[in-house]
Amino acid sequence: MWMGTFARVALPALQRSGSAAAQQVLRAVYRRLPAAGPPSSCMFAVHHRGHQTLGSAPLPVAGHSVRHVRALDEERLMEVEWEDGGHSMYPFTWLRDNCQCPLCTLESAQARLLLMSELDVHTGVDVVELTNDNKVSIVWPDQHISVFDAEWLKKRCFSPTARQALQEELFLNERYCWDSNLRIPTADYHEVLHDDKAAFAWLLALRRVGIVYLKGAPVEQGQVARLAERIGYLRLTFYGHTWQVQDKPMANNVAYTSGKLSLHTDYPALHFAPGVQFLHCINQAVEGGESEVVDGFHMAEKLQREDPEAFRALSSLLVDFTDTGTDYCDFMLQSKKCIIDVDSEGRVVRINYNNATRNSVLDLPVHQVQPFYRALKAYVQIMNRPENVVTYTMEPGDIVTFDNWRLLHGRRSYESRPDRLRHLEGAYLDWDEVMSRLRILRKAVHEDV
Ligand code: OGA
Ligand code: NM2
Ligand code: ZN
Ligand code: ZN
Repeated sequence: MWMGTFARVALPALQRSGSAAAQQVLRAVYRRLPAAGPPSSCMFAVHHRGHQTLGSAPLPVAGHSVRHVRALDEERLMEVEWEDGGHSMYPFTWLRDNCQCPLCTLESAQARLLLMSELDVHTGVDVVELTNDNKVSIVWPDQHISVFDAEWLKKRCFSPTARQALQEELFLNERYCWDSNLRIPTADYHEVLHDDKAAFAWLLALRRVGIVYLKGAPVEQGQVARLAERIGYLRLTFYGHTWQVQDKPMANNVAYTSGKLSLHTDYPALHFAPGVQFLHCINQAVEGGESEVVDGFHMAEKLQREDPEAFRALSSLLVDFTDTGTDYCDFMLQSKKCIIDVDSEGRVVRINYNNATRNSVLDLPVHQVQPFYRALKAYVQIMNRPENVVTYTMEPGDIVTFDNWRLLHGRRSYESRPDRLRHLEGAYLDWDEVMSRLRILRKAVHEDV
């Protein structure tokens, strides 16, 4: 049971993928699964409460056929009875709105042509019937005809279970949460560039686990940009298309010194912080410079359990962030963010925290200042516990790819030597583009089997 998310969810997809990289991603996580019995921590637990696992939300299986269809005119609903005995209800208005005929849908764009001004939201139906080829045909009062495919309807069933399954298929919100025991999923750089199955395994693990390590990249600049192009395009910020993490004179960011970077997310000074981050090690320091990561969602959940008041403060109080300087061009950023963003159902969806860019301007009533600091300290203390932090040392040719909305990352201070300059090249992407590529790769990989 507890094997939950990763075993039932990502593993089937990864197992289908035969590539060495995919297998490596698999093993990286599998190795941690004990032979039997429950895990000692929630490492394999489903992070998002109430969400359905992908295991019960597979890609649609073909073969749903309709046994019977009828109109419930009073309720303005069409009822479909399926061959397996299940029933689905579809509101007339929704059916009319989503007519798939060439007058109502631009097929080449898969987009709606029908205008809201043309839609009667109280429409009835004249005839509802099942066609010989198992489609549902509707004749509307103005004699317009819509024909719906059984599979298309089944997928869009309005029952809570079906909705949840489809949402999971579309957004892959199920997370696999972890602590210091995590073995970071690892893949080969060239394989993810050239093999769709490896790329799919990479992005799926990036979504589910939040971090994937790529090895074997050429030890020269330009690789994070190549990797971004494998997905779509990178996210330009004031630090440039890609940026060089080095000890620089007159550094415009604390990252560009040899100092310690405590656990942070990048760029909370932007209201829409980059969703994904790539860091490519071109040169490592002789002494120091090790990397640290924690699962910020998992840590937020721990905070909520251990110190609900602190969780409430961090998920409700707006904190000011700021970043001023010159790089790609000059900038003077101001933002207001909750350190823990939750959605309308209270699920943690994003962490926004960089102590270096947290503004001295703090827009809180004076009596809330001390409670805020106490809450922040509690969160930071949890994330810094040794049992929660994963530490690794990047070597030239390594690229770490991670969820910047979820993970906090840090770096130990290092000895800066002019003859051995530590050098990482970084780039940002957004989740929309990554998820888009993930869906396309999933389709390609599934159609390939
Ligand atoms: C950064 C950062 C990590 C490192 O530049 O924001 O987190 O190892 N760098 O230098
Ligand atoms: N760099 C690495 O929030 C931040 O300032 C993160 C961004 C300079 C592009 C650092
Ligand atoms: Zn139509
Ligand atoms: Zn950073």
